[in-house]
Amino acid sequence: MLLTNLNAATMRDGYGLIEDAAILIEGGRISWVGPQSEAPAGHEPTDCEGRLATPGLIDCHTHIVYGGSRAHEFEQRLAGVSYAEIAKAGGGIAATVRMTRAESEADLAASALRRLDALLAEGVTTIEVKSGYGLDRDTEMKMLKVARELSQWRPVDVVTTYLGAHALPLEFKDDRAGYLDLVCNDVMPAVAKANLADAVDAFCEGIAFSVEETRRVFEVAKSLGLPVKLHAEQLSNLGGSAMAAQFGALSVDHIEYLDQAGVDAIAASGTVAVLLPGAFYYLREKQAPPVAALREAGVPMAVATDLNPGTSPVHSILTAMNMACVLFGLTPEEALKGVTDNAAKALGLYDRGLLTPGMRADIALWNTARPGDLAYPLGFNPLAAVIHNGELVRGIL
Ligand code: DI6
Ligand code: FE
Repeated sequence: MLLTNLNAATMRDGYGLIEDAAILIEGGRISWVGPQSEAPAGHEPTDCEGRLATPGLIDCHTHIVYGGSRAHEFEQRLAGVSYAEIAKAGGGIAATVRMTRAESEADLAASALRRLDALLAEGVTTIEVKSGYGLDRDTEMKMLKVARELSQWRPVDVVTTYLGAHALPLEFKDDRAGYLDLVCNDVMPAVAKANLADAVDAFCEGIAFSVEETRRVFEVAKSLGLPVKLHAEQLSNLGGSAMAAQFGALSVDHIEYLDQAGVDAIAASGTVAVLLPGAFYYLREKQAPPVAALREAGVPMAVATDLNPGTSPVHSILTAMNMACVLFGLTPEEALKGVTDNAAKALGLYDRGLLTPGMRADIALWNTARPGDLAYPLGFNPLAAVIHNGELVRGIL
C-alpha cells in the first residue's frame, strides 16, 4: 500500500512533519516515508486528500476490565462525601473488587469492549490494561485473560499488567504481610507461568502500599523476569519513583508530588513519566506534576487516560491530551509525543510510536492537516481512518 498526499507527523524530532508526504507499507511495516515526489515507483497510490497521518495512538495506562458501576459514588462525592469516607463504608476500590469477582469472563469482556470501542474511535491501536480489581488469584487471572483476549475481538494490540498490589483486599485487612505473601508467592508466579502479564505494577501511596512493600513485590517481579512500573507520588511524596528507578522501571505514573531527587533518579534510569490528568481532574487535585523539571532533565513524558471506575472514568485519549496541555502545561506537540513514541517506550515497545521505516504500520489518519488540531478541541473527533498492522481497519481510503 502506498499512501500519498499526506501531511505526515512522523514524531521523530518534534512533530517531524513532512508535507506532501507518501508512506509505503509492506508486510505490515512502514518501508518508506518521505516527500511524495521521491516515492518509490511501481506501487498503486492511495490518495489521502491532504490528511494528517500520525502513528496509531497508544493508551499506556488503563484499567478497562472491571465489573459494575460506581456512578453513585460520583454523586456522593459531589454531595460532599470524601473518597476516604466512601472507602471506609466499603465503597471505592473494594466495591469494584466485589463486583468484578461476581462477574463472568463474558460479562467483563462485554463491558471492556464498550470502553475499548470508545478509545479505538479516536485512533488508538495499542492499549495497556491492568488487573487489580480481583486481588485474589482467580479473579486477577480472570481479568488478565479477558484483557489478553480483547485483541481477538478488535484490531488492537493489548499489553497486560499485573497490579496485585493495588489495594489490600477486605479478607486481609488485618494481615498486610499475608496479602503480600499471596501476591509474591502465589498469584504473581501463577500469572507469570500462564504468561498472562507483560509487566508488574503497584500502587505506592499512604492509602495503598509503602515503598518497602512495593520493593518486595518488585524483587519477585525481577526474579520472574517481568519489567515493573509504578503508580507513584500521586497524593504524596513517598519516594516510590526513586525506588522504582533502581529496578529500571519502564514508567512511573501520576507523579504529581515527585521532587527533584525523584526527577533525577528517573532521568538516570531512562524511566518514562506517565502523566494522568484525568485522575487529577476528577479528584480536583491542586499540585500538578513537575513538568518543567522533567523537561529540563530530558525525561520522556507520556500521557494516558488511566480509564478506571473511581478516579478517572475518562474514555477519550484526545481529552487526556487536551487536559495534559490545559492542566499540566504540556505543549500539543508534547501531548502527541506522549500518546505515540513516549507511550510506546512506557510499555517497553520499540517497534511503534513513530512513522519511520521499519516501524509497524499502525497509522491514524485525521480530517485535518495540522497536528496541533488533535489536542486543541474538546469533544470533537477528527479521526478519518486507521491502519493497524498494515490493514485498513476503520474508515475508507
Ligand atoms: N490510583 C487511583 O487513584 C486508583 N487506583 C490507582 O492506582 C483508584 C481506582 C479506583 O478508585 O477504583
Ligand atoms: Fe491507574
